[in-house]
Amino acid sequence: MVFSAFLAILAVIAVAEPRLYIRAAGGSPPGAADDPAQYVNQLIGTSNGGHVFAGATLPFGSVKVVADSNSGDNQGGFVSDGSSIRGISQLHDDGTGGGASLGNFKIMPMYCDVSSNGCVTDENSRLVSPGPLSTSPGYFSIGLGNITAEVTVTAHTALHRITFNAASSSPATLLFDLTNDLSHSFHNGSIQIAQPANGSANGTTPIVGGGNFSPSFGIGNYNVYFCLDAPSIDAASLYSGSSIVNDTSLSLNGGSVGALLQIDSTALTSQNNTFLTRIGVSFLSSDQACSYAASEIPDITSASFDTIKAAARARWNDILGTVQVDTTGVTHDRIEIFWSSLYRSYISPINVTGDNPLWESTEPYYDSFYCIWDSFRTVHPLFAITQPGPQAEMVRALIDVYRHLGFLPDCRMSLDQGETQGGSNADSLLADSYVKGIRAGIDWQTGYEAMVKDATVEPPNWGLEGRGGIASRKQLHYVPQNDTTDPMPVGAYQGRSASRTLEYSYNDFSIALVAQGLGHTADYNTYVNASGDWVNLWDPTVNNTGYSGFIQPRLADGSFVSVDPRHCSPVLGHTDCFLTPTGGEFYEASSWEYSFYVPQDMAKLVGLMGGADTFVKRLDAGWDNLFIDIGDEPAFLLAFLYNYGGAPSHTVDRVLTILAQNYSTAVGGLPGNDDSGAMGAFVVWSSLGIYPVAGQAVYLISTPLFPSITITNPDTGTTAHIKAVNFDNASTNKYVQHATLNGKPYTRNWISHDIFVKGGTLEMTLGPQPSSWGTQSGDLPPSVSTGYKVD
Ligand SMILES: *[C@@H]1O[C@H](CO)[C@@H](O)[C@H](O)[C@H]1NC(C)=O
Ligand SMILES: *[C@@H]1O[C@H](CO)[C@@H](O)[C@H](O)[C@H]1NC(C)=O
Ligand SMILES: *[C@@H]1O[C@H](CO)[C@@H](O)[C@H](O)[C@H]1NC(C)=O
Ligand SMILES: *[C@@H]1O[C@H](CO)[C@@H](O)[C@H](O)[C@H]1NC(C)=O
Ligand SMILES: *[C@@H]1O[C@H](CO)[C@@H](O)[C@H](O)[C@H]1NC(C)=O
Ligand SMILES: *[C@@H]1O[C@H](CO)[C@@H](O)[C@H](O)[C@H]1NC(C)=O
Ligand SMILES: *[C@@H]1O[C@H](CO)[C@@H](O)[C@H](O)[C@H]1NC(C)=O
Ligand SMILES: *[C@@H]1O[C@H](CO)[C@@H](O)[C@H](O)[C@H]1NC(C)=O
Ligand SMILES: *[C@@H]1O[C@H](CO)[C@@H](O)[C@H](O)[C@H]1NC(C)=O
Ligand SMILES: *[C@@H]1O[C@H](CO)[C@@H](O)[C@H](O)[C@H]1NC(C)=O
Ligand SMILES: *[C@@H]1O[C@H](CO)[C@@H](O)[C@H](O)[C@H]1NC(C)=O
Ligand SMILES: CC(=O)N[C@H]1CO[C@H](CO)[C@@H](O)[C@@H]1O
Repeated sequence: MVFSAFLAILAVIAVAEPRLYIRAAGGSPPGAADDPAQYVNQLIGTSNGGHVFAGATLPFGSVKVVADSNSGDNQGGFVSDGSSIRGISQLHDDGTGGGASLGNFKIMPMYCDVSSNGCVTDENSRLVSPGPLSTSPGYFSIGLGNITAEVTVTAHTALHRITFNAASSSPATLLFDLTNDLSHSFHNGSIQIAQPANGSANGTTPIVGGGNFSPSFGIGNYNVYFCLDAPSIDAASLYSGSSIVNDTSLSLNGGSVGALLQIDSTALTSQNNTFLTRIGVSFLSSDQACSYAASEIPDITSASFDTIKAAARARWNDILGTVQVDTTGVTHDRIEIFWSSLYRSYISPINVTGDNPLWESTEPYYDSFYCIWDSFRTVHPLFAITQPGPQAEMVRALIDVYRHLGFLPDCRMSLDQGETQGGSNADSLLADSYVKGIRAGIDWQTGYEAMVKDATVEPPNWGLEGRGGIASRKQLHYVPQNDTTDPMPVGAYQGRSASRTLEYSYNDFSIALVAQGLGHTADYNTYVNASGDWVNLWDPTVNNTGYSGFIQPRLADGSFVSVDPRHCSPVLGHTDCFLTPTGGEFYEASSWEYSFYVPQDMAKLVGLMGGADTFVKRLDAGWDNLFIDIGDEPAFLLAFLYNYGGAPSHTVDRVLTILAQNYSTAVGGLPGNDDSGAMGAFVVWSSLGIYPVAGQAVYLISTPLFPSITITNPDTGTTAHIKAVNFDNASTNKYVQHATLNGKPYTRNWISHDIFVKGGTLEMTLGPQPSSWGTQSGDLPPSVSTGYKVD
């Protein structure tokens, strides 16, 4: 989740070129869906704060089209709350907190007479109630009164098909709105009715232009350009405010400007009342937008629409199909939740390679890392096993951001810098790929340099990149509250000292793992050592709800500051801990919750908490009392942490409880912001029966929700199988009794990444009672203090 109580102080594209995905040859489990797109429900998470993008996009596609609701919850565009529709816009982000993102270049079909100035252009006056919806991967359709608006997409281009159903005395008209993005951030821009040329199709009226807008959770601004083509136009006019203007081009600094296209009634009749318009989008120029449009969608016809729609679905099926599940005996809801969650994992970030105006580079460029604080935990580890090729491109893009802007980002959107939330978690994102052997084209020396810079060089504004409190931490081995050595620039916030200390410690462990791999032994020791800093905030004297010892903020003089360990949880001050001046020392979660966040050395933490039994009881108490909040990312890992206490059966119970209580197929079926697929990916992992300790080649075992799962590495063609014997839909037989890995008995409650590189089979035999499987000290996942080793 990201949330900013102030409105942001002050661009995105994806290319998805065809790519061959090797499918499991002969290894597909029975019942696997050939067309998993059929199970995707794009409306899950479109109310109740999920902020899910429900519209048409390709995987990692730049153009993301959906109808924009006139709702306070419209971060992702469409909201299932009955709000009226402002128009259908071409760009969006998925599932974010922060402000409403993008929503540029809306179109609105209507019946009105342009020549008599009879069209209502004002955004608030032209609102229409939402009619019937229809969605499928790469496709979105909505009724708008007597009009049906459909859209399908390629990477940078939208193709809209609009059916004017009514016999109306007023002509059919299309409004194009240049200036009203979702947050009304337009600054300046231009629009021009051009002659049919410049890459536009035969006989169309192209309209080109662009605007300058503000990002939704960051600083700066961005330019984005469009190229609209529409055959069957009688006349095109520009409007300004509520008046038609007698110009074919306008440049403006603010105001409300767009175009009105009067549709040729004869053509409309001859085409069964359908009208097509194509809109290319680019962050570089309108010429580039026209060029994307002409090359990606050469024909602006109804037949072309059907072809593009089918191609988009096929592409989704390709990317979804790297995971295959046997659905025998699994409820339809679970199947739908699984594929919908996997689908959402691939919406962001966006591939804007070749469309980046910020710098010239031969490296890939991706945007909408919104935010890495969310996505490093579940999304990028998922890519590491299902989409290592794209993941390698994303890592290269992040390293290129470092090359050109000086630091790895923590959050980016709309080609702008977003705000940092906790630590410098790009370090852990990179390490996750490194320890999983992702190398393709990645300059790891420079990647490592970027990580070390995060740890050693404080940027002028660590509210936007890097880390704060570096000098103090070097001296004190924690980030103190009210760090006087480290004043924040105006508009940024000093707090979060406790949660940042925990995250920086873990980020340092990530640096250590990469140092080790690259043979930098001295650095390895330095950073493993620094990864132990969290313990300096452990205050053993604090008691709460029967448990003692909590992470607490600390001043530079060494004294602890007392914070109720429940503060920032759903039961106490839940909304007090966002990026605000009074956000406090824990970010978006309580001390109760953060006190479990030591993925590098859980063994030491279990000891501090009084041993495995107390640890397990305490983790249960945290969940049962709602001191841990499944509505926000820091909680994800905690559902699986029981494995470190030798209690994998508690992990099974907790994960199943969370899925049953907090996830459903309903429009409100997510417990919080989807955050660029972070929640979706959490559900995917929970369903696979393994969960990544992000940044390590370690997966904690829970219980699979399918009898058989096959994951094909698209690069190597190797397959990893997860099999459940005695599977009964995780209703009674849910606990692992014994397991084998590649046919040999396996008692550890975790596996390494090896199975995804070499291929292999993890087979779990399930039963109705917790067993001794995975409970012995030798079965526990690795920790620094017990000699960290992954093999
Ligand atoms: C990203 O976009 C570039 C440029 O279009 C393309 O070459 C590359 O294959 C794309 N990457 C993926 C994963 O689709
Ligand atoms: C549908 O069209 C008819 C005929 O033009 C009109 O009377 C009616 O109000 C329209 N309904 C809506 C919901 O726009
Ligand atoms: C289209 O191309 C012509 C000549 O090539 C150029 O003069 C004109 O500015 C272009 N129009 C747009 C809208 O790019
Ligand atoms: C908006 O104005 C700025 C500053 O003059 C300019 O650099 C930018 O290109 C303009 N953007 C558009 C889309 O016209
Ligand atoms: C519109 O502009 C054209 C060319 O500049 C001019 O001939 C015409 O009279 C104008 N029409 C109106 C209504 O202002
Ligand atoms: C119009 O609809 C009819 C009947 O569904 C169909 O046969 C015909 O091909 C359609 N024409 C166009 C131009 O789509
Ligand atoms: C599967 O589990 C769900 C939820 O626990 C339950 O409602 C359903 O009846 C089960 N189906 C089968 C076939 O066991
Ligand atoms: C931190 O600084 C703020 C602002 O000066 C002050 O109100 C607060 O009491 C200080 N907190 C501690 C624990 O010293
Ligand atoms: C880190 O190294 C310092 C000495 O350089 C030592 O005092 C400290 O105990 C070490 N910390 C850990 C966690 O190993
Ligand atoms: C916290 O509880 C422990 C026993 O669990 C007790 O020894 C200690 O005095 C308590 N501390 C406070 C501050 O109440
Ligand atoms: C998860 O479900 C539990 C049980 O219904 C509920 O108390 C809790 O508020 C839910 N959490 C979120 C974040 O929705
Ligand atoms: C009028 C016009 O632009 N005609 C063009 C239509 O497209 C064909 C093929 O691209 C061209 O050859 C025509 O010149």
